[in-house]
Amino acid sequence: MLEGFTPWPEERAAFYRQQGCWEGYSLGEMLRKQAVKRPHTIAVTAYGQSYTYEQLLARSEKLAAGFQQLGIEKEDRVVVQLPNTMVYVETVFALFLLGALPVFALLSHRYNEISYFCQFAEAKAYIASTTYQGFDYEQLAKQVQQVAPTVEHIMLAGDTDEFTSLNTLYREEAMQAVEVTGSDVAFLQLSGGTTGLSKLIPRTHDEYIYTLKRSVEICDVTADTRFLVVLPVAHNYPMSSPGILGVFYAGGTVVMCDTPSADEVFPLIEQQKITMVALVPPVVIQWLYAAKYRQENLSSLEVMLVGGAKLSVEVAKEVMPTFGCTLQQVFGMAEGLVNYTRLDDSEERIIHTQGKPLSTLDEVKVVDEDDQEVPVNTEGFLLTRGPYTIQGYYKAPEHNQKSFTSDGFYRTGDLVRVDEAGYITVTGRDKDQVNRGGEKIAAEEVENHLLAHEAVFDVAVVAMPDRFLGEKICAFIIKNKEVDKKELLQFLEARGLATYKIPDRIEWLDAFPETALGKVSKKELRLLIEEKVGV
Ligand code: OOB
Repeated sequence: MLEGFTPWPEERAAFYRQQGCWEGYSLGEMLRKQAVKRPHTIAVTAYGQSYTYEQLLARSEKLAAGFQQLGIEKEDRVVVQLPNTMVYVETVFALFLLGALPVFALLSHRYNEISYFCQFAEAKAYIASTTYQGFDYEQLAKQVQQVAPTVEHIMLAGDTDEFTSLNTLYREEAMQAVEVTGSDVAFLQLSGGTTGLSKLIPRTHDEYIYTLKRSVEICDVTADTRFLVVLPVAHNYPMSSPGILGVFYAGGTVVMCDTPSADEVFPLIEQQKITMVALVPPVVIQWLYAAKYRQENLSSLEVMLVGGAKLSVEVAKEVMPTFGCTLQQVFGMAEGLVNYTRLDDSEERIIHTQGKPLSTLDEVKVVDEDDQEVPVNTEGFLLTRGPYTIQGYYKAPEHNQKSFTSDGFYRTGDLVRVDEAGYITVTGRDKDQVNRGGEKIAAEEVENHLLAHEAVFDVAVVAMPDRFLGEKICAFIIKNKEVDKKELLQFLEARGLATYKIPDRIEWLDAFPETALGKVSKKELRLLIEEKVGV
C-alpha cells in the first residue's frame, strides 16, 4: 500500500464492497473495457483532432510503454501540469495503466507550488507544456529541477532541447502488464487548503469509479452525451462530476476546449452539438450576458452543471429560460462528498439548493461548535463520511487529527443547512479560505508570503465580495516601513506564487480589530471590506 495513505477501516471497506460500491477494477481497466465495447466511438475531440476509444487506449498504452522504459513504475508520483488537450488525456491514462500516480497541478501554479508538490510527493517525474499562454514552463522546470532531487525525468509537450519531449515517448512495442487493482491509489488531487500549502488527496480507483458510476446515473450521461470541458480539467469537478472520466465511463464523447470564453465556446457548442457542460458561477454570468447578443444555436444543450462556488439564486433563475436546458447544481469537494440536484427536481429545489449526496451511503451530519447534531433546517458545520470520502490527507498525520473526527468524518469547513429531504444549502464557510470563482486560496499561504517582505509587519487575508467572481482576495497589511502595493505584488510574483493567489486588493491598517480572545478578527475585517466595496 502507498505510504502516507490512510485506508478505510476494514469493516467499512468490506461493507462498501458488499454493497457493490467498490468493484475492484482500475481506471485503466475502465478505458480498456470501453475500447472493447465501443472501439469506433469517438472518445475525445480537441482542436480538430479526434480519437476513438480504441485509438485513445492505443495511444495511452504506447505512452505508458515509453514511461515504463524511462523507469516509471507503480506508485511513482508524477506531477502533471497540462492544459485541456489530447496529451493530457493520454498522459493521465498512461499513468493509470502503469499504476503511477498523477499529482494534478493547475496551469496557474508556479515555482512555489510545483517545487512543493515535487518535493512533498517525492515525485519521480514532472510533465508540463513547453510554453502555454505566454508562460515558459521549460524555465520553470529548470528551477524545479534544482530543488527537487527525486525528479529524474522532466517531460514536456512540445519541442525541447533540454528535457524529454513527450512526442518521442510513444512506443510501438507493448508495455509490460502491471497489476493495478481497485484498492490501489489512483492519483493525488489537491485540496483547496486552509493552512499553508495545499494538502494532497489520495483517491483510490474503486472509490473514484464509484463516483463516476453514480454521477453518470444522476446526470444521465450516456453513450450519446457530448460533454464540453472548458474548466481546467485537472480539477476534481470537470474530471469526475461527472466530468471527462464520467463520460468515458458511459462511453460518450468529450470535447475539449481550454477557455470558457463565450466567443470561442458558443460556436463550438453549435458545431459539436454539445449536450452537457460543467461551469463555475462566474462563467455562467459571462454566458448569460453573451447569450443576449450572440446568435449561435445552443439548442443541443440539455444539461448545464454549475458548482465549485455558490451560485446565487438570481443567476440560477436565469439559466433555464436563457439556455433552454436543465440547470444542475453540484456541490462537491476533492476530498470526496459530491451533491447534485436531480434532473427531475422541482425548479424551486434546483434554484435554491446545492443538491443532495450522490450516494445513499454518504453520511452527512450538521453539527454545532461541540460536534452535536443540530435540528433539520438549522445552520451548522458539515461533516461527512462515506464510500468515496477520504480518511486522511497524504502524509499529513497532524493535519488529519484536525480535519477528521475520531470516527472518520471529514470536517468540510462548510456551513450548511439540510432540509427534510436531505437537500443541502451552502450558507457559508468556517475555513480560512477564499473561493475566487471556484479557485480556492488558503489565506495563511498568502499571508506567509507577504510576511516574508521586510516592510510587512503583520497581515490578514480575507475574502472580499465580488459581483462577478463571488469573492476576491483582500490583504490587510500593517507596514513597518514605506512600501507600495505594486512592489508587494511584484514581490509575490517573484516568489513564484500562483497567479490566482495574488491579492486583488491591499488595504493598509495601523492595527487589526481583535476578537474577545485577542486574535485578529477576520470577521470584522470582512465587514470592513464589504462596506468599502459595497457589493
Ligand atoms: C470542488 O472541489 P474543491 O475541492 O475545489 O472545493 C471544495 C469546496 C467545498 O468545500 C465548498 O467550500 C466549495 O468548494 N464549493 C461550493 C460549491 N461547490 C464547491 N460552495 C458552494 N456551492 C457549491 N456548489 O469545488 C468541487 C468538486 C467536485 C464537484 C464540484 C465541485
